[in-house]
Amino acid sequence: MSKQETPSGTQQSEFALGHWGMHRISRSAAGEPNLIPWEGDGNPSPIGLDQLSDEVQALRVRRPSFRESWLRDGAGARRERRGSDRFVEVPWDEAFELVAMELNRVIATHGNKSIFGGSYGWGSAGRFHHAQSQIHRFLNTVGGYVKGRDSYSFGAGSVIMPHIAAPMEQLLDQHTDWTTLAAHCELFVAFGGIPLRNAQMTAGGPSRHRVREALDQMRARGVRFVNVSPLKQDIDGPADWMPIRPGCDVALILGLLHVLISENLDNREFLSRYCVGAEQVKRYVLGDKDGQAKTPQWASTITGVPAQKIVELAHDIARSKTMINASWSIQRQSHGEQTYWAIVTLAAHIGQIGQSGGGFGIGYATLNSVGSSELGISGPRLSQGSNAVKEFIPVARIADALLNPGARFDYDGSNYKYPDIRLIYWAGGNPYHHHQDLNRFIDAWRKPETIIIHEQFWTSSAKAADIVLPASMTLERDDIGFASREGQLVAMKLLREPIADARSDFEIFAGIARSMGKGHEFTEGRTAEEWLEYMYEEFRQRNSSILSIPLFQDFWAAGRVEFQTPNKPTIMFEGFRTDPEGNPLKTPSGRIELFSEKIAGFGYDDCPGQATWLEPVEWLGSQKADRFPLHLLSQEPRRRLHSQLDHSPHSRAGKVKGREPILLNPKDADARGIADGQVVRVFNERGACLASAQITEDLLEGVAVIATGAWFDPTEWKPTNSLEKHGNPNAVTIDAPASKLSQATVAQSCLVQVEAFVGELPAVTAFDLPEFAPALENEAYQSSQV
Ligand SMILES: Nc1nc2c(c(=O)[nH]1)N[C@H]1C(S)=C(S)[C@@H](COP(=O)(O)OP(=O)(O)OC[C@H]3O[C@@H](n4cnc5c(=O)[nH]c(N)nc54)[C@H](O)[C@@H]3O)O[C@H]1N2
Ligand SMILES: Nc1nc2c(c(=O)[nH]1)N[C@H]1C(S)=C(S)[C@@H](COP(=O)(O)OP(=O)(O)OC[C@H]3O[C@@H](n4cnc5c(=O)[nH]c(N)nc54)[C@H](O)[C@@H]3O)O[C@H]1N2
Ligand SMILES: [Mo]
Repeated sequence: MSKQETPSGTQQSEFALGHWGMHRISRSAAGEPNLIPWEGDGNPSPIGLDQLSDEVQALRVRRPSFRESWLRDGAGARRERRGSDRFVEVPWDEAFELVAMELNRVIATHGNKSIFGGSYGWGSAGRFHHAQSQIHRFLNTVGGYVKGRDSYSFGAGSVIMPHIAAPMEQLLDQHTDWTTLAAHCELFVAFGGIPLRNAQMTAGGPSRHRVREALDQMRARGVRFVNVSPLKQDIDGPADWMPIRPGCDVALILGLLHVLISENLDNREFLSRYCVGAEQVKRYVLGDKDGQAKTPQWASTITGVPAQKIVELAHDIARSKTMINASWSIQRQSHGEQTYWAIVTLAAHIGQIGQSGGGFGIGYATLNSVGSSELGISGPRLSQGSNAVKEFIPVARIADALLNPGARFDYDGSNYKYPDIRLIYWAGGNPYHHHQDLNRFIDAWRKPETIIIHEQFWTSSAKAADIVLPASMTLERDDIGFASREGQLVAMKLLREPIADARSDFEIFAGIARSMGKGHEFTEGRTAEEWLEYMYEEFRQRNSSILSIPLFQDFWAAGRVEFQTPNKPTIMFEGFRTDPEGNPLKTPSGRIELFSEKIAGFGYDDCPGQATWLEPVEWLGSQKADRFPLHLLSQEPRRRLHSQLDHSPHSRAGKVKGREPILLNPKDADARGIADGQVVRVFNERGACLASAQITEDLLEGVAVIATGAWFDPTEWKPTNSLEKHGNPNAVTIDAPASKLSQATVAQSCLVQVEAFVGELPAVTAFDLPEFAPALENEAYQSSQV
């Protein structure tokens, strides 16, 4: 079942794999390595090709580095200097001892439940040197840690979906494949678009970038696309654009449902056989519950979409084989659970769920792997052991947890207490990129006594840590590349030795574990090379009944193994549709729950028992829009992966005057006297950042867009009145929960004002190294000073 790729010659025998795709490694006559696109990929991403450039390498963390005050005066010293303090470089043997002593101290004084090791983030591709697996395995070995639950990507979706249909991960793996869609779909309605920009990525590494070709095929077969989004560019190529105010998708969907229900266009047979709750939906939509019929006119007032357009779209949806897709961004919002519930409710009323060509999607084009025809299997993995600490936080509530130890919070029907975090340990993520309201986060970040980070680069999170341990890059270690539905295994071979004193996360954790007397427990006596073989063999045996996979040595020699594409199409919910009693869903009723007794029973005012329009905390219809009249969206960046490689030439080429562009509608720019390319100040009561105006007709009036990932660069590391200089939208986003159900991030619910920046422009310092102090004369560690 597998084909091995024979290398065509020594010149091209090596592959590099990143979350953005496969590269070939070529060498100059002098033997210098260079990354080039892999010829097997018809639409390769330029991201990552320049990761060996001087610009990228100049910002490497080269040696273990300790914040001067921490090293001089002990844990907890002068925490307000985090971000601006100097660093002292320390040799590895000392660093291992210092970290081990500090972990031992915190564990002995406060217990493992005072260590936050959630450590959210994407890290790098590669199944063994997977930073998250390594840190979790390490912290479990030393007695456990407080976890972070769910994700920033689809936190609201992952809590609501199992109640109403199935877990997110299962759904994502079951998306009807693009080939089947091309053959059967007629109308593809995309809430939040299907941007090729985002489909560059698969966590773990794409093989061939397939989405552009998939959309071309669908268009060639006559599929019509509707882009429901404030931004026209959210679908590349021909599509009908239906601009909508951000945060209002539920209202639009209720308007569509009103047409379907009142004109008898709803599929009652499907609703009664496969769903529960259609009656409650009907009563709410017709206004029997609250006296307000959710008519297209009502929806139009909220969404800004003309009522006639809503009626037409409802007719088109009902009369065609229609795929209704939702981006992840539309649930990364206040009451984000409701948007996904509404999407499912709409698709259920059309009754095409489980058929080829129709139904719903929740993430086509968020990643390259969604809608792939390749095999869905779980790959080689590093065992993380078990966690003796039961405390957790919903991942996006980290600042709340740090600021309010012991406070209670609701989550998915239960009530919990925030732990008292004394030490933060991070590897493979960049919280000063990913968290909202970073000024508030600066305050929260001052609470713990010690913050340890493994990083490859001097990111803002590294600069704000107490202990920074230098991690190697994927090109500096051997690993196995794999992602489900990408159809391949890749030998990711070391290209060069790690720079300076950098080491892999595995070696770093092994060194600390050794100093804590737990070396063998962590490594099980295996070297990194032995772990690769061990993990590979476990994977090979686990899948031997469905796949013939070569022995490790043959795989390693070949460099790449491609799995055969299954010849059976993937159709989401096909089994359930064929036999709902034989293949019930794992919801309480076994059916799709348009009304959930269970959720209704939680009694949450911000998450009732069925898809409901609830005003977002911030939106263009709120009172606050008087003062902050623009809705700021922060989309995923075209030229990098989150904050990763923002310092690369490719990412920097997308900046204007060294700052991240902000998209503005010409009317909004004119009203503020802002010219294209001009630096503007984006602000609200939480903070301010600078960005460069990029004026476009492609954006709905009243909306502004900044891509995420410009390295956070405050003029001063303090919680108030600090101007962010580089264009990081999290200087202004709100750190509030989607609801009591999920406690997820609401990064997209954000109002701002924008004005031309006057005065002298502060220089961008995001890509400067921190200051280093000379080695301390007496490096006595003052662990008692807390
Ligand atoms: N405003 C706003 N904010 C958002 C979002 C939004 O839409 N709007 N989106 C959110 C989403 S969906 C996500 S997923 C998050 C992403 O947030 P993150 O995943 O935290 O972002 P990355 O930039 O990928 O950070 C990964 C870090 O790991 C480091 N790294 C890479 N490889 C290794 C390794 O092998 N070892 C170690 N130790 N480190 C390594 C990289 O240098 C980088 O600093 O951001 C969230 N933040
Ligand atoms: N190049 C690149 N690709 C990536 C990533 C990256 O960093 N770089 N990150 C990856 C990750 S971790 C994730 S989670 C996914 C994220 O995938 P998504 O969350 O789907 O991506 P976004 O770019 O945040 O949002 C897509 C579009 O939704 C629109 N939108 C925002 N709010 C609303 C709304 O209220 N209503 C409607 N109708 N539309 C709205 C915006 O115009 C935005 O451009 O992307 C992945 N792909
Ligand atoms: Mo994400």
